[in-house]
Amino acid sequence: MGHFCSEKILWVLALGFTCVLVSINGVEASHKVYPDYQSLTASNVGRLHRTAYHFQPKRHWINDPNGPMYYNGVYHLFYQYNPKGAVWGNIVWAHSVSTDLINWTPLDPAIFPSKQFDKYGCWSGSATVRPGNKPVILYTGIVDQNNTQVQNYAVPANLSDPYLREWVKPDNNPLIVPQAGENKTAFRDPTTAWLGRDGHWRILLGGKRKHRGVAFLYRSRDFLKWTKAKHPLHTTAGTGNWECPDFYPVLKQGSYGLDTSVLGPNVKHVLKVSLDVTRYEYYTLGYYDTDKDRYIPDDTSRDGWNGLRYDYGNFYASKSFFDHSKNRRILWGWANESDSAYDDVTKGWAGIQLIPRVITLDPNGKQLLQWPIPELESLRGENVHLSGQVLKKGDVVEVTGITPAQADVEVTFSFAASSLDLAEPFDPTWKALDAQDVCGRRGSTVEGGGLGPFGLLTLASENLEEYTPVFFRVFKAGYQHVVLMCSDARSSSLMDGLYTPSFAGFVDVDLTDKKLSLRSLIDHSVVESFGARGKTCISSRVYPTLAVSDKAHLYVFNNGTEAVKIETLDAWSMNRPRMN
Ligand code: DQQ
Repeated sequence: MGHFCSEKILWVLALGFTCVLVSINGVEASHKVYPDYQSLTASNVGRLHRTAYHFQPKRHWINDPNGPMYYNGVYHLFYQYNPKGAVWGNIVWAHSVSTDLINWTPLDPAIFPSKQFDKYGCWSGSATVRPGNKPVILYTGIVDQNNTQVQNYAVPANLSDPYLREWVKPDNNPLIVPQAGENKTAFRDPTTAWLGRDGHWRILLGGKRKHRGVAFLYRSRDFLKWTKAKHPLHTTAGTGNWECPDFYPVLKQGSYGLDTSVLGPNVKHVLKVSLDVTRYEYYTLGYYDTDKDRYIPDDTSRDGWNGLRYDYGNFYASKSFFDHSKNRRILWGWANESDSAYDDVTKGWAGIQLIPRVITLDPNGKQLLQWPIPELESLRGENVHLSGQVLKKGDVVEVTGITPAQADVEVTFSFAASSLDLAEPFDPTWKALDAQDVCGRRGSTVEGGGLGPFGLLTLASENLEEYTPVFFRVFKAGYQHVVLMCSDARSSSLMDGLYTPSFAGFVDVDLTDKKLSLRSLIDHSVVESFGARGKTCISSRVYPTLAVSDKAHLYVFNNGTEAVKIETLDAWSMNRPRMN
């Protein structure tokens, strides 16, 4: 994971998964800092790997989605942005608006350093729409060169402006400052506030105590005077600094989303944290004990490094919001680049927001399901449909008639019951590995698999010098089956110096109907995939050199000894929305 780590930070790996973070100069910064590039304005914008339907500004660096908010018929996306260069730095809250989450109109930055309490940066935070339809933003201000963090608020200057273009930062900021003994540089990213039964607002801040990740809880009656609760909402040993916490209810049964303040017997809660040490996120499902103001993860949710992830690939600093116009909860995540900072400066841009996802609780109650917002389907153009085709071992079938570099593909595979019996045994020594390591050993071309590997070869060159396979392998473990889903970037490019992991996750899916489905959103340098209707999601950033634009191909393949059938496959060319 070296690619994601700050040069200022030394990583000491001990006892397998335990990472110890040591700061060399007393400043912990989670983003890699390149002082020479920070204010180097991009004169050219490299088009080759730019995405067409994923959110990107015209140029320069972006990171965390901030705020997101639906207000009076308009979606607001704020995000961390460097207006001056293609690497992290000079951070402001950029602002774009949309009525459909697909076409976006950029506005001037909503929040930028202008006061003593945010002079060195306006970092992440969230929006809350208070009763009376009053939006407020809470964000982290950086007050000095040591990265000391405080929490500020901003409100719209003019509520009758449909786009809420201008935001003011009242003089009674900052609202929350670190106290003596608190870690001033791990004290940030306020959540959307929720209202307790006692009429008090609550928010979380991410941070740490020693190496324990902490979700600090603050309460307020008036949204102005905030008091730290005696106990954090939740902490987890050995997980390091928590960034961008997100805490919200989900309905136990049913598919609509809930406002952040909803409590009661019909809901479970989700706590998501972004792990500064590894630069990935995990979430737990659990019980929010409102009497004690504590969160207790369910026994079925692992609370730590091996916890459930929204996405087993390149997906970080995510944030959800409640869209009351459609009664759904929507999740946004940021995908960093996987090339070098030098490449980013050369192409003049870095970072994309992934496609917003609707999140619901899996009927099994043990995990979330995620699915691209239905509005995305409005971009679908030409369609190719296949069905009933049987893929024997070694078959590679091209999907033609669409634009493979800019596509949406949905496929359902089926297989015989006897094939499940012939699935490759799950090697017991792999139990100590995570899915990514298993995929590293059992990639898309490794034989020995009875059922699988089968799936898609995305962003593939004609002679397969380059391809990003997204596929399943089914293993037998006693009487049960283990399903592995991989999005393997190792073969994605002939270019050197890229970060090309064999991203993977296990899929907790019932195979009694002998089917596995996959959807991949392919967009030039990103492949965003959803296994088994959103049980396991993986996003990869890739930079092919041959499989670009109209030279890219899409194939369906099977390298398992057992045949699989394409029950149905639909692929669409994707149109380009309005973004700039
Ligand atoms: N990015 C922000 C921080 C946050 C981090 C700074 C996560 O507020 O903790 O740009 O990517």
